Amino acid sequence: MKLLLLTCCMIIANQATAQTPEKRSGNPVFPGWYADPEGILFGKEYWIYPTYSARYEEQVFMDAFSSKDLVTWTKHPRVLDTSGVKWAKKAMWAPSVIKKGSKYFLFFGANDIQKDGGGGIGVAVSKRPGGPFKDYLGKPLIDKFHNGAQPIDQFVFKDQDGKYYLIYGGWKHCNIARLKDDFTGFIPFPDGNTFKEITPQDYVEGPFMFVRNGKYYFMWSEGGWTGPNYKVAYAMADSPFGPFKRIGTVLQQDPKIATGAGHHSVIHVPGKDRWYMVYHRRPLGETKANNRETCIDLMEFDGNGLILPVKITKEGVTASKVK
Ligand code: FUB
Repeated sequence: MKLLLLTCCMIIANQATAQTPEKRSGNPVFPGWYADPEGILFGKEYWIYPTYSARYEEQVFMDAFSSKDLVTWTKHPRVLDTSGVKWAKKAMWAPSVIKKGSKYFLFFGANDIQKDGGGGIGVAVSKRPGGPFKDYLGKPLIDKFHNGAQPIDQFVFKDQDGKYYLIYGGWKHCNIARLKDDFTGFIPFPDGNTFKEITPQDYVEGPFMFVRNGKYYFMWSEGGWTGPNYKVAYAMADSPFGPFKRIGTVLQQDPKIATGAGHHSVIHVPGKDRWYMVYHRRPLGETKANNRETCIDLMEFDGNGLILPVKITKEGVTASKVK
C-alpha cells in the first residue's frame, strides 16, 4: 500500500514538473525592429535602451523597455525624441544610459554627421529611467571628428575609481575621453589630449567595456552592420586605455538561428558571476538593413577569464529576478 502511494505521488510530481516548463525570455525579447541595445540594471529592474531601427529620417525617437524578470517587458514609448533636442533631426542612435546621483543621463548619437558640425553625440537627462529625457546641454557634447572617429556609438563607462569616461566612435576608429563629473564636457589627459585613440585590430563601431576580476574587457562590432557577417570581438587589458590586442570573436551569426548578430552590451548581475549579452540580429531570410531585433543570451567565461563564444538562441534566457 505504502509503495503504491509513493508511486502515485511521484507520478503526480513528475506531471506537475512537465506542466510548468521554465519561463524564458524568448528571442527577440520584445517585438519590433530595434537595434544597438544597451542593457543595464537599475536597482532590481532590467532596462534595455535600443535604437529604433528604421529609415534615418524616421529615427526621431527612442523607446525603452523594462523588466523585473527578463521575461515580461514593459514598453516606455518615446523616452527621448527630437522635440526635446532642438539640434537632433534624424538618426538617433545607440543610447547609453547611466544613473548619477538622483538623475539618469542618456547619451545618444544624432544626425549621422559626415563632417564636423551639425550633430554628433548628445546627452539628455531625466529624473526617471523611463524618461522623459530632455536635452542637457542644448548642443552636442561632441560634434567633430577626432582621430578619424565619427561621433556615434557612445558608451558611458564608470571606472572602479569613480571616474567617468565616454568610449565612442564609428568609421573604424574608437576614442576614450574622460568626462567632467557633471557631464558638461571633458577633462584633458595629463599629456594635454582630450581624445585618446584605443582602436583595436578590425574595430568598426559599437564599443563596450566592463571589468571582471580586475581586468578590463573591451568589446566592439566588426564588419558591416547592414550585412550577415556583422559580429562582436573583444580584448582584455589592465586599464581602460589598453593596449587592446584582439583576442577573438564572441558573437556572430548562426545560419540556423539568425544573421548579422552584433552591436551589443553586457548586463552583470551584482554579486553573481552571471552575465547577459544583449545584442541585435536579423531574422533568417531577412535582408533589409534596418530589420533588426533585440535579443538576449548568456555570456560565459572559461577558467582563464576568456569569454566563451555566445550561443545565440531562439529561447533566450531563463526568468531571473534580481534579489
Ligand atoms: O543603428 C545605426 C547604426 O547601425 C549604429 O550606430 C551602428 O553601430 C550600427 O549598428
